[in-house]
This record gives sequence, structure tokens and C-alpha cells, in this order.
Amino acid sequence: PCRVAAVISNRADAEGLALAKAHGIPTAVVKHRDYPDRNSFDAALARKIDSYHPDFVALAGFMRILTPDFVAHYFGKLINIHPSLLPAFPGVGAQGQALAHGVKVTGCTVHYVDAGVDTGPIIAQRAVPVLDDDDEAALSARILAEEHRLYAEALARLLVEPWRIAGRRVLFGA
Ligand code: 4DW
Repeated sequence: PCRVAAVISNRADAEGLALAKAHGIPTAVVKHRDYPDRNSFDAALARKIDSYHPDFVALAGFMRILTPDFVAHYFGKLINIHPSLLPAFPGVGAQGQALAHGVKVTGCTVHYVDAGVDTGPIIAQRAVPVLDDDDEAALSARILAEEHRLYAEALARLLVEPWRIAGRRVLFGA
């Protein structure tokens, strides 16, 4: 129940830009290297995003830490997906962390982005089994397939159901 207003990247070679163009979706590039510091990059990025007036901003493989000002500007609108069941295995290499720890179940998490790394209120989670013959590539592929489903389902739910953020909890329903 939504329209993708735009796909924006800090990297001109991001695959998502080509995919968006192929679907006739507007694209933009805001390069972090064109700005002297995080605050000025984030301000330029926010100006670009806001020119499309989105209801939600969904990170997808976005690799720059966003400043507290940016995060506050999009409170309740800025979401991300992470390839583990948070708070387990935050940060980079979540799938490898899960393998190294020997867990039998991992998964993915859709969450609001706050000023921390992978710390915001959790919107949706789904479990994915770890198999004995998994390597990082095989596990990552199994999680990614679930990420694609969960991210779309979670966003659709936020769009059609009433919800509120109560402390760390995201509560659905009136
Ligand atoms: C994330 C967290 C840290 C880095 C990259 C990605 C996960 C999602 C995310 C992106 N931007 C965010 C988040 C988040 O959870 N919270 C906030 N902003 N506030 C990371 O360490 N990135 C470094 C650069 C990596 C690179 O360019 O390859 C960095 O210094 O920004």
C-alpha cells in the first residue's frame, strides 16, 4: 500500500539506483565525500529526502552512521533491517557472528533507527535456522530472502495499522 517516492544513495554505483531507474522510480545521489563532515552531509541528505515528502525513510544497506540531528528529524519514520535477531549480533558481519557463536537460530530484525548502531525500537523479527553445513554465504542468502519479505511486510503494517512507540516497544493496534 505505498509508492516508492525515490531511491537515494551516497554511492553513484549502488545497484538499487539502477533497479529504481528500470522501474521508473526517481533517484538521487548525495556523495558523502562532497561534504566536509557528517553534519553537513546529513543536512544535505535530509534536504534531498525531504524534497520528496516521504512518509517513511527505509535504509537498505546504507553504510554511513547517521547523526543524532538527522535521526531526530525522522523520529518514527526512519527504519532499517538488520540480518540478526537483535539485540544479538549488532554491527557488521552479523551472519558471521551468528555462525562463530554457534547459535541454531538467527534471523532478521526491522527496527527504528536511533542515534546508536542497531539499537532502535524493534518493529518486526523473523527467525531463520542455522544449518550444520552453512557457511557465511549460505546463511546470508537464507536470511536475505527472509529480509526481503519481512521488510515489505513490516512497512505495509506500519502504513495500514495504528501503531505507537512506547519506550523500546513498538505496539500495533489502537
Ligand atoms: C550501520 C551501522 C554502522 C555503520 C554502518 C551501518 C547499520 C545501519 C545504520 C546506518 N546508519 C545508521 C545506522 C544505525 O543503526 N544508526 C545510525 N545510523 N545512527 C558504520 O559504522 N559505518 C561507518 C562507515 C562505513 C563505510 O562507509 O563503509 C561510518 O563511519 O559511518
